[in-house]
Amino acid sequence: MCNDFTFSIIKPNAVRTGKTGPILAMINENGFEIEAMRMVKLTVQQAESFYAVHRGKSFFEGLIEFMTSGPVVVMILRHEDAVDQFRKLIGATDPAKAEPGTIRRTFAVSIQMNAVHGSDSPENAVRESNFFFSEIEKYC
Ligand code: IDP
Ligand code: MG
Repeated sequence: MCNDFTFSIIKPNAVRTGKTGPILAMINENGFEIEAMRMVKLTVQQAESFYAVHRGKSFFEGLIEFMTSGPVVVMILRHEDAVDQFRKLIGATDPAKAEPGTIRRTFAVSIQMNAVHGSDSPENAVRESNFFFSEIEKYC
């Protein structure tokens, strides 16, 4: 169930610097359909809960500060094998290690400010979508 869906965030650095349009264009050009989308500013509590798996890591506090520093765009994307295909399109966490042509290689400015989030499993895609979207906006 839900293998055709993933969840993504355009992160604050990319929104702030006007990269929302170009990133959405890349997403569409690579065959992903946007099923639901919203712009929100995360609270510290929301960001900590979203990234709870990273609590205690050296980069956690900086990540929370960054992710709450301005509006983000959250969305549900549809594609065959969506989670894996989208992780391929965004590239490695560290943009220096991301393949040319990936979203992170193109738009990230650092390992922290790496432009986009993509779920790492179908289960997490559901969990993460549930943070921001109600049942009526989901298609699986
Ligand atoms: P992912 O986003 O590729 O799944 P994760 O390891 O889940 O990568 O890390 C979540 C987010 O935390 C990253 O996208 C990035 O913004 C930030 N992050 C990860 N590792 C580091 C680091 O070593 N330094 C600073 N920020 C990091
Ligand atoms: Mg991750």
